[in-house]
Amino acid sequence: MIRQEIEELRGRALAAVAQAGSAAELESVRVQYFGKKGELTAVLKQMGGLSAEERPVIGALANEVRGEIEAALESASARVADAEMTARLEAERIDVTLPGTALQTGRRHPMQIVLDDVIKIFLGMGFSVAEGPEVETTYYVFDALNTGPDHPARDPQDTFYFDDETILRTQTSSVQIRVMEKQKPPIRVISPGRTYRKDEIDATHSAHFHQIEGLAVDRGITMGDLKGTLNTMMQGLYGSDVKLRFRPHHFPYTEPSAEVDLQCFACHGKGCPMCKYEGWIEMLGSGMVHPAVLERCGIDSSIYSGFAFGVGIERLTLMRYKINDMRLLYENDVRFLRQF
Ligand code: 2NM
Repeated sequence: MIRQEIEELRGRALAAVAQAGSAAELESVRVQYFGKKGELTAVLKQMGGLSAEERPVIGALANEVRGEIEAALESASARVADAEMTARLEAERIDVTLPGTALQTGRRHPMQIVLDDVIKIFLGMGFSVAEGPEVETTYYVFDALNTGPDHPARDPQDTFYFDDETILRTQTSSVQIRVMEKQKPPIRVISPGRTYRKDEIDATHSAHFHQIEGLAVDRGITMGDLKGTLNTMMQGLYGSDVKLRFRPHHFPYTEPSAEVDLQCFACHGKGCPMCKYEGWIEMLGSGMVHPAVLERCGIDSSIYSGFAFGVGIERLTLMRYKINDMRLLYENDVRFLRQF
């Protein structure tokens, strides 16, 4: 009677194990037969009511069936885990041959390219690069540069003031003054950097722009050195057939002073819309450092002389790449920036 019950239980349990398709289903089969209220547990509880002859025989049978079901559960659990992994691999399949998401690489800004080229050209002529503060005192930007208290360049309409004697530098000459205070001749430096003026913004003006100034001080420096140096710079930037023209001008900090024009690339001096029919394009300011400027920095002007110049990096860049609007340099539009 109880023997039949155990045999029948074995059949049902093994069939249930064989049919289970997941770890959760196997667990519920295990609970159904081996749990506290499980069917095999209930059978074993009846053992007390059996005769002394029957008990060892039924006990052995019950143990055999338990072992068989446990073994079946174990191998089914391996089978189910395998099937679950296969299903997951199938569901989460990725196509490794699909193209990836390309990373956008950055590049140098056109003004940075021009600046790097200028620095390289001047390093080749024995210059070094000097830097200084953008927030300056009126002494370093004006007084030290012979720009007196009533000079129009000091007008708060044109210069950004924090207070009466603290401003945003309008040119990087202040850096050169700081170099001359510290270092005695021979001096050869260029000072690239940001400069600020209260200009209305248009195709050729910005309130914030970039300058490179150059300074050479030594015994016997002449206007010829200035011309040779600027020729070398412009040939390096624009090619060996560039032509420079020096026109008399006035700056408080240089004497004599000259503005330097570049012959128009588009018309070779004949006159065209690019150069506004002038044949020449104004590029930079320059001159021989005023003796009073040298003396104020503790340099004896009876022994030493020097030349200096200043040029806008924006203007150099617009010319180099034939860009017709300076604002393009500031807008960070990648469609523009990718072209250089
Ligand atoms: C310019 C034009 C001409 C200049 C003068 C000096 C210094 F400090 F030596 F006096 N540095 N830069 C200078 C001369 C700058 O910019 C248009």
